[in-house]
Amino acid sequence: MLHRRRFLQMGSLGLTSFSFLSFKNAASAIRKPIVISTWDAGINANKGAWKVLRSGGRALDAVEQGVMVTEAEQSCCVGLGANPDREGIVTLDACIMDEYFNCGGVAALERIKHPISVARRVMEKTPHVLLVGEGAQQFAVAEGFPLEEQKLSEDAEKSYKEWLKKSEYKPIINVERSKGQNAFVPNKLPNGAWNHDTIGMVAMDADGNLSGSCTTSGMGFKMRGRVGDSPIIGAGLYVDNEVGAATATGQGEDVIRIAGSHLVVEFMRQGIAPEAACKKAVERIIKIKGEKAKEIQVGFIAINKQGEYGGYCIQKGFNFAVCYGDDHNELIDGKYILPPTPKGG
Ligand code: SD4
Repeated sequence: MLHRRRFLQMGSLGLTSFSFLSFKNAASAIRKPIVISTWDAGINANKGAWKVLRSGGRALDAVEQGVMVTEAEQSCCVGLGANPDREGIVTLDACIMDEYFNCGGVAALERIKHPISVARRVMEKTPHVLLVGEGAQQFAVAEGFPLEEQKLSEDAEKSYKEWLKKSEYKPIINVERSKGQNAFVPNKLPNGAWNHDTIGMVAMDADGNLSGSCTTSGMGFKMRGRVGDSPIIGAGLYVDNEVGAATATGQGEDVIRIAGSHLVVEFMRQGIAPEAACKKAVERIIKIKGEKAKEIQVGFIAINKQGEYGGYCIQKGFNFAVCYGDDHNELIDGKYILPPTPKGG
């Protein structure tokens, strides 16, 4: 388990004390409730989830409400404020999974602010797992979700115009390069947030039940119709209530290739701790990609039924947020396998 504390938000949740009887007194006791999520946007998302968890709510509600915070942040690269595809249209993917293997997802969804909630409706109100494109939008509208205006956010508009200058199709996600190497995508947004497209979240509630969610705008300037790992159960997210839960971020194609989140959960089933399970999944991708692994980023995070957590990624630059108390919402740098690329490389 990682314990490098870079960013502790003591008391930042502004809530009264909540007792963690489950884990406070015995090393072997279960740490719950707990919620973890990808990237620095996870700090705010965890706060949303924690409101549900601390009052004894269900993990499923927590992971939905948690990532809704990020979907609504126009300054973030998740949700309708995010980078568009190469035709200039924002298309969103999301999925959700509960403790009973119920799951739902949407892909290539346009003009809907909260794809995660549509994914939940797919799970709860249809006999299907995944709806895409126009059909997903029709379903959302029929369920009462408002159709938002088709308009790029200021940041996305700027990035898209920059990208159009070369229209170079470079399907690379989240390798945070120094200025100049990846000039059309700013390393950091004006508000200081990293330029990510996704949030994945997994949680265990006070009853010890697990759930997970994942929502994304996908790869910026992707081909029209491209869908990554994030809405695909087993790839971007997986939950097995007997074992644990995992979610992924980064180059979706390579997560799909190894059914990444499912693989992490299967490693945990063998008794492997979350961090080591994430590491093994990352190693699998590196083995497959060979030299090309250094061109991509993939990160996994996971929790198990003991409330242990961990994350791992291919290369430096991935972080995740962990929250298990009113005064404990911490951003942790993910351990990585590949050494940093030499400057200018
Ligand atoms: C995708 N996995 O669409 C997503 C992208 C991502 O931070 O995670 N970006 O492939």
